[in-house]
Amino acid sequence: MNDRRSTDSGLTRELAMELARVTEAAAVAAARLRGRGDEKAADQVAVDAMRAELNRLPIRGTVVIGEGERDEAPMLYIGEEVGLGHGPEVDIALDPLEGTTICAKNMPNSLAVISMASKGTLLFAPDVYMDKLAIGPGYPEGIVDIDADPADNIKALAKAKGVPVSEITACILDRPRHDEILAAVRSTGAAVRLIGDGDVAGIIDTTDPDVTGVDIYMGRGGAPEGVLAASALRCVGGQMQGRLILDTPEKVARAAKMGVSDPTRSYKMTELASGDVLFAATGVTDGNMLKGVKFAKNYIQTETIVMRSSSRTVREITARHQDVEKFN
Ligand code: VTB
Ligand code: MG
Ligand code: MG
Repeated sequence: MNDRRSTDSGLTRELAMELARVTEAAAVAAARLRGRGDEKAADQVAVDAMRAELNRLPIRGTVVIGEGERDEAPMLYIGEEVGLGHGPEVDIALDPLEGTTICAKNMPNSLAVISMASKGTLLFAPDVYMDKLAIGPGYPEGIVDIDADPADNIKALAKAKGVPVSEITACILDRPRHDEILAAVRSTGAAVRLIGDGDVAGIIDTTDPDVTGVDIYMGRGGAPEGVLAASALRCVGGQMQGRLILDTPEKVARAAKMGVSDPTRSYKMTELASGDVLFAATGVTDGNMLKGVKFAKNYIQTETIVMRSSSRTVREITARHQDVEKFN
């Protein structure tokens, strides 16, 4: 098929659809273990399922953000080659179960997530924390800034949105490390949505405040999750900034090995994910944007969001899998 927006990257819309199957498989596997209190088991089955599906894709893929270093993660480790070994050469960031604790507790917003990008275009983020700031599309570039006072960011956003500050909601991970940000945001009169885990979902939520009720995401979470979220925003639009927290010589050295020469710099969305990118996420537990996997008597239903940066298409795919055997 002739694709007006196809680029040299080979990240076609067909591949975007294939990615949906990858996150669907991981989500179904994890969802079977929802609410069992066993984070590790749920994570493991998601990893296994995602890997099996990835290895059926016509790509020459390398995991650049995965489950960790090879010695600690036997599968989907950083550097693992995936795919059938023919097709476009791509880098992959993944989190087969983003929000293992949420899944184990059967609480909202755990996801199976993946992004696929042209080779060399995703930040090689070590598994450290990242300070993050994100807003959805439709605002002038630079109205919020990771180096600005959180209260000023909230006020600037309210002004740009044309609403009183009291109508802004910030999503923040519920951690003692965020006490200061929390106080600053609340001092403006804005509302806060505290989440127990899952900031990939928290950041994606900013892209559609009318549906999710979240206008801005702020705070410190995982760096790998930051690159995944940036991949999604690259497709939908919006703004994001991140800064790696390299607060020990060991972390600085680890990041340097991955190519980070300035340990204090911040990255814009287009630096976290700079090239063509495909993104897919399937709900494991019910969330603001995606429903979790539903096990019905004769079918399994999944909800997936698939995005493609080159066309900026966002598809929401509800799939009814009637051949439930395929997940076994
Ligand atoms: C962060 C966040 C993730 O876990 O990594 C968090 O980015 C871990 O934070 O979305 P703590 O070390 O404070 O527990 C998640 O919430 C879930 O993986
Ligand atoms: Mg994981
Ligand atoms: Mg995670």
